[in-house]
Amino acid sequence: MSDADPADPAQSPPAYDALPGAPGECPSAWSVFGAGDRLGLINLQTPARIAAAAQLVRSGRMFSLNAPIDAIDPPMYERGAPRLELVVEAGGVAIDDHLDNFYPQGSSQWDSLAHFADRRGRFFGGAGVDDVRAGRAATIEAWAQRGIAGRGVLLDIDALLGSAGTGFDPASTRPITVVELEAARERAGIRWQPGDVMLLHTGYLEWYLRQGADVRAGIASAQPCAIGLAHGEEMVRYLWDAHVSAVASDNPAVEAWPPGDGEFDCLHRCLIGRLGLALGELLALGELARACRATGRFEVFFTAAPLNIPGGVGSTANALAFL
Ligand code: UVW
Repeated sequence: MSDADPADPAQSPPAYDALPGAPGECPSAWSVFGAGDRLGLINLQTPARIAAAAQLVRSGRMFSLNAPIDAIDPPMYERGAPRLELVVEAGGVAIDDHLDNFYPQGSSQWDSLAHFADRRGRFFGGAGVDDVRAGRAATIEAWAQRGIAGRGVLLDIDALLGSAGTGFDPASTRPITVVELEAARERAGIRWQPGDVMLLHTGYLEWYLRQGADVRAGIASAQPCAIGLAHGEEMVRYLWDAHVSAVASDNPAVEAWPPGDGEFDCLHRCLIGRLGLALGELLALGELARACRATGRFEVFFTAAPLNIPGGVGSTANALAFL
């Protein structure tokens, strides 16, 4: 990437401190990639970077990072459970699906840039709810039409915290600090490159899937408490200056949940609403993490194909990693 064009923000993204914004407010990336941009930091996934990421494939082992669409049972965040009906046609010659009550964000999923507004109630690019409803916002089809691909870097937070010997509870609002991200990055043996997809393995999803019905029901009945990225401007700055294009985690909200209300205390507001960062949640990263540990390689070729739902605000993850 030595021939990066300094005038092209996708090649040479600005530093966090160069972004516009009033003091004390999360800076805005609404204009970084031009007026009307609907991709946000997915713009950093340039053809050259995707081609380089594809070269990381060694064994050809492929990992589906997608939990079943009904894995979160009962659903979190007041979502509903999908109901599948098989529609038998032509006297039994063919069968179609009829999926009812389907919440594409109910299991492994992407939040589009129209999912969460900033603290002033504006969605990425300045859109209001009416703009989202009218198809004038950064809804999921923008990423669906383009695709998501690049170098995935697995940060094995589960192993890092486990090796500390102090233990941690994935179902507590346990903040993962910038220092811990850096420690996991060093263990992965990588430096951030623009366009990278950070794969955050906390162990939450596998913990959740081991729980009985009573624990799951308790999680669904309230705001889930979960390990995730620490709140605060230090984290926001770190993610921007790493120039990652996406953060995809195995926990419910990427950030520690529940969030607070201050300007930097809800990362969804800053990262989605202001900075245009793609967030993937509840991805099934356990098997990939074990393979990374076994091989000592934490870089993968990562792809995802969000559903092409015109005007939709999220999608099933449809994510793959190749080692
Ligand atoms: C919420 O919107 C609360 O969660 P998520 O981004 O995980 O879908």
